[in-house]
Amino acid sequence: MKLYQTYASPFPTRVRLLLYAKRIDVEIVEPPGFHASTEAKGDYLKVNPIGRVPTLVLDDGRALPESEVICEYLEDAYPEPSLRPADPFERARMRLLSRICDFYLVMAMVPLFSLSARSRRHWTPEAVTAATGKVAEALAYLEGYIGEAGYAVGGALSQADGAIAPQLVLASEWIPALFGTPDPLPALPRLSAYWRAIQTDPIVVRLIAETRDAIAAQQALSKRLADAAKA
Ligand SMILES: N[C@@H](CCC(=O)N[C@@H](CS)C(=O)NCC(=O)O)C(=O)O
Repeated sequence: MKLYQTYASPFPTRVRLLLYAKRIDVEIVEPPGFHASTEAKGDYLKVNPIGRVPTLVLDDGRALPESEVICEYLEDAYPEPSLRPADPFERARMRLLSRICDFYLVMAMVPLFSLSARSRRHWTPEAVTAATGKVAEALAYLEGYIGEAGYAVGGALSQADGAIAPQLVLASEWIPALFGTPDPLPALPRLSAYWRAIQTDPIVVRLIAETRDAIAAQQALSKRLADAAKA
């Protein structure tokens, strides 16, 4: 199988959590045209007409887009170990936490992703404050449902940890570092405790390191492209 993905995006990170936990071997492919690249997406649109990452391509050529759909496919095709809690309510809570990330947290970050791609004169305090306020609101939704036993749900790694961890790197590290805003986590005690605890899980440690490295590489590339454009 092949996974089309980038390490900077939080969505494929969710899928990699399952690949690592289930020890599934896939070829990782970074499609052109993503993240500060000047190339067009080209043939990738034939693999995934939605034009987003991730996409999982099976050995027979069938392709699946959308991180949640891919995770559910991997759970069904490779059931052991399961990254879904056995209890129906806890399983629903796992899906709820992932959904809060997809529907509220990422959406709240979109204006900041857009600002980060524009020159700093567009970074007005009003725009930054409005966007970071929305991020704080979405984090407070996670605060209400996050587990208290060291994992997002129950006492074991689940799909929800793969959804939340990269978002917390963005919310509590990338946004404060880039926009000079305060880290929103200290105001959220349960989420802060979760964030400390989950950074002791070896799979999540790996995912967080991959996310941090990719963000740093992307920032260096953006800077090189901006410097080249000025020269
Ligand atoms: N709902 C999709 C969202 C995927 C998504 O938005 N991926 C972003 C990367 S963060 C993307 O590919 N954006 C298009 C682009 O960067 O051109 C999923 O869960 O897979």
